[in-house]
Amino acid sequence: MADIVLINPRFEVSYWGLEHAMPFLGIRAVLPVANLPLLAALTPPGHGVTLVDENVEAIDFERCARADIVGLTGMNVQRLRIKEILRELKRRDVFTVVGGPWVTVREDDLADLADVIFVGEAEETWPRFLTEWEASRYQTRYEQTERTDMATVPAPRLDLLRMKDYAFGSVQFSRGCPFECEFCDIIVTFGRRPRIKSSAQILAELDAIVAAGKHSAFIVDDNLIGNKRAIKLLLRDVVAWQERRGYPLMFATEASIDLAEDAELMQLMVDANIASVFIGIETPNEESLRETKKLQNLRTRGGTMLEKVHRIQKTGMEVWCGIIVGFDNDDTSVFAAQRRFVREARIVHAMVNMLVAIPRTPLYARLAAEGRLDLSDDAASWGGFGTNVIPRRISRQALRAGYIDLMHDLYTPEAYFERLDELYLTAKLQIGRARTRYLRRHPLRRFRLNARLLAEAAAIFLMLMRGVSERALWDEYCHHLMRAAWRRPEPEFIQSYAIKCAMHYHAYQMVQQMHSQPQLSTRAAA
Ligand code: B12
Ligand code: SF4
Repeated sequence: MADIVLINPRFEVSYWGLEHAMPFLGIRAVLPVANLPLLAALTPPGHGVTLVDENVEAIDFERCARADIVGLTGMNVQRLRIKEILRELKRRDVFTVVGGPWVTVREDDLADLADVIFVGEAEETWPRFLTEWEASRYQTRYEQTERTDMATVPAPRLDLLRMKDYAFGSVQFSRGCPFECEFCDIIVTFGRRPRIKSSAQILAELDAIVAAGKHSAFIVDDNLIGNKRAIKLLLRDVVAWQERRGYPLMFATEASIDLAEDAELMQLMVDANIASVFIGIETPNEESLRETKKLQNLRTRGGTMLEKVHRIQKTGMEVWCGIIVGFDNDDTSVFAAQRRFVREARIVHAMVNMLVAIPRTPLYARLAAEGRLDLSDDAASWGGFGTNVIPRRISRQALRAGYIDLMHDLYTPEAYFERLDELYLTAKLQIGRARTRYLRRHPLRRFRLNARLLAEAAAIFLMLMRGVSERALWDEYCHHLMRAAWRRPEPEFIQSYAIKCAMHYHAYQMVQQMHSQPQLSTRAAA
């Protein structure tokens, strides 16, 4: 029987990481990775499993040295830290295994550092490896021949995580996406046929998230609406669960823009208490959308992309978006176009990336054939705030400068609060409508919830006032929060506005630091 330690290495500062906002929000990380508690649940009985998320606690290497097996997960932006940890463990003669999104697309990057690697999904290979390890006849590389049948996936072992350190719980409904965006490795790894868990599996996971004390959860699907018919059935069960349990969870998720073409689906999502949806907008440049095969964003059924974003907001969900600069069809005019789109769409949280070619994707193959990949292995080349792509119609320097300027312009307090107030004060976006309806029928619950939300808003506000040293920012947060509370004195809105102020602080600090990152400026000039 093995003593197993599974580690999620720490991330560099990122848009999603909210590192600069943590002190105001009273958490250590946004959400736990979904894979480690799942692997723990997949571990046959008898073995002992310890989970370590380096984003919330330091790795105890002495403890690891006593383990029989230490496993690591991680994505492209964690790869340098994965290597550091593996080297440290090797020095201590620890038996190591590694799986997850990065090794799945770049086996050769880690194969020499770990004893065993896992490519792709591991529902079958992880337990098989443990059986073979016990018999001392394990292989050095595992890859499932068949994709996982989601109906067989067990509930993750949340009991092994320090859930109080996270803002969100995480839950996965489905894997796979029917689209074929050229840059996307999700469809390479998980396929284009969405596979979905049963309602019973999902409701049990939701119960466990509530039992762990969470009020919100991130549905970590690649694209929640990949199979619209099936997801509608599932959402109906989630709506019934929310009604039964008194709307204990609010959700965020990721979906494609064709969501706006299906009114019934949008309404079901709102009824299930999905408050925000992250959408890959990528670019308003239609030539670039065509180039990257993001054809769903070009479809005119249901209006333009802008109209679609507005429709989703009108139904009752906030839209977050990913945008990309540096496509072959982008020239320097793309930055202004992106800026305009985000403003007109009233998207408060726009995550900007330079186009990155992830190994095994069609984009990677095309650029490799054209000799347009930078293969150096520094911090910037594989995501984070850099790119491995040598752009076509724009110099690397101009791309990098335009990217930073775009981030800067989107996150000046003026631009950010203009979008936020347009959405919440002028257009009066109301998230959580289903819960509000429910609470009208349950005044005691409403009172308790409102008291919690106001207490949280007050705590965040006080922390901001104490922690923000820049006088101008301090004034902005104070002014906007007071004005918002005056115009919409709803506890839920005030609490979420206070969180938005903290999130602005994070993005603002991150942009300031981008200016001063030497490795990025060097690469830009290369
Ligand atoms: C939800 C999600 C997020 C969430 C949550 C991230 C988090 N911290 O967990 C958010 C929105 C915050 C996010 C952010 C980012 N993400 Co993300 N994210 C996803 C998504 C859609 C699902 C991940 C998930 O939870 N899957 C469910 C679990 C159960 O599946 P899994 O992790 O693949 O694990 C299975 C196997 O891989 C294997 N396995 C995994 N680890 C291990 C370890 C061992 C030892 C073994 C044996 C097996 C094993 O077993 C599991 C069961 O089969 C994936 C796409 C995808 N489907 O992978 C992208 C993905 C992982 N994200 C990606 C990226 C790039 C990012 C960002 C860097 C984006 C950015 N530029 O800022 C940031 C990272 C910043 C941060 N601080 O988190 C890339 C990674 C690319 C790569 N190949 O390395 C992916 C693949 C999507 C993409 N192509 O853009 N992400
Ligand atoms: S819609 Fe998203 S998940 Fe689907 S192929 Fe495109 S980028 Fe990948």
